[in-house]
Amino acid sequence: MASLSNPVTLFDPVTVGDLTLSNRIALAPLTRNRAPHAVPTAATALYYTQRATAGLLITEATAITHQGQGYADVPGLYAPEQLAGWRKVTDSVHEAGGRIFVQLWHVGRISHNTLQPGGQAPVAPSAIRAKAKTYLIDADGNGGFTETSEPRALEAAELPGIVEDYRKAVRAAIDTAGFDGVEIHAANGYLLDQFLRSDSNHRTDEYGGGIENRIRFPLAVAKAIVDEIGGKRTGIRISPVTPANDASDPDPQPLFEAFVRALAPLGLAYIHVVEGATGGARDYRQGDKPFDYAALKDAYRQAGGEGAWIVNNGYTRELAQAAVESGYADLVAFGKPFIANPDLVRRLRENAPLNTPDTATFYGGDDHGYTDYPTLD
Ligand code: 8OZ
Repeated sequence: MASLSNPVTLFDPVTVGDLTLSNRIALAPLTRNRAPHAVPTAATALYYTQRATAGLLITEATAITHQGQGYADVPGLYAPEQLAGWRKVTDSVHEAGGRIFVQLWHVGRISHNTLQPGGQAPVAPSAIRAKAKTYLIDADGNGGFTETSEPRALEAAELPGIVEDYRKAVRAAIDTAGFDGVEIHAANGYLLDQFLRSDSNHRTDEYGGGIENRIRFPLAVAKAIVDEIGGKRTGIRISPVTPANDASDPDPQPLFEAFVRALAPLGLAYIHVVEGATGGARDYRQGDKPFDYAALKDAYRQAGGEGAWIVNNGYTRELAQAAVESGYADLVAFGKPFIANPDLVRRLRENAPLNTPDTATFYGGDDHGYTDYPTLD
């Protein structure tokens, strides 16, 4: 037990759902665009296994359906060869003593016709094009960023089908791909976040308008997943103020407090919060007030939510240790530092220097910048 003389550290075990994790450091979900034809490879397995000393690995965002795809060479969770590829990843991670959740992705409007089934328009709560780019790879294998396509608005009658897509994906994620759990991607301006925020959701039916309506579809997805595999194997990621992918809402505080209050009864394993602009400024704000993350957590706890509280974005060793020691956070997820330091847990424990991530090899490419960062030994 923690006491004043023995404060909780990043290196102490923590319970998440039914799992006892060996430390409080998580690998944040990181898109790497190295899954040709949406299938994870042997390199994917090596990459995650190299990082298996994290208490929890959260995979890169993984499309639940072809319609949920928005980028070249990102993995999926809907075709047999994708599930088989992931099975090799999870077997290898488990053999190394790690625990791994898959991040469930539907990009909504952050896509391009050429990536969609039949070359159709991407789908969204409303037919509003995002001022955002996606990543495509041309026939010669050259990658580049391109404007997202104009989406079409989903009919209300189509939404149960998307809920079923999530259900099917999580069943397969657990039974076939061998994941320990799933993380619902409700962050960074993708489909579920598009429903949450007023600037991307102009619907006039029960899925748009006031906060209760805008949280309805993301909540329906979460409920279906919990019904399918249980709350203890389900986490969710939110990013209340991020401007990523043109995500925008003038009043995020009551919106996200209402959302976590509504999630509280589901018994989720964790809530994962991106604080600030994803990959950028921690003090980024939308609306006229700074976002109060402690109030967000209080809202969840007051509503009976008992899941672990995972924080992310720009955490240094000192910030992370302080967040855990104060009791504010149960785990801290690291992104860029984990790209460049497969043995990040050891380096943080020993306060060893960190390798610098090479931004040129973040998205796409070969094993360079993926599986070839050096460890301390
Ligand atoms: C960077 C590049 C492409 C996708 C996210 C899944 O922001 C992503 C992503 C990040 O959540």
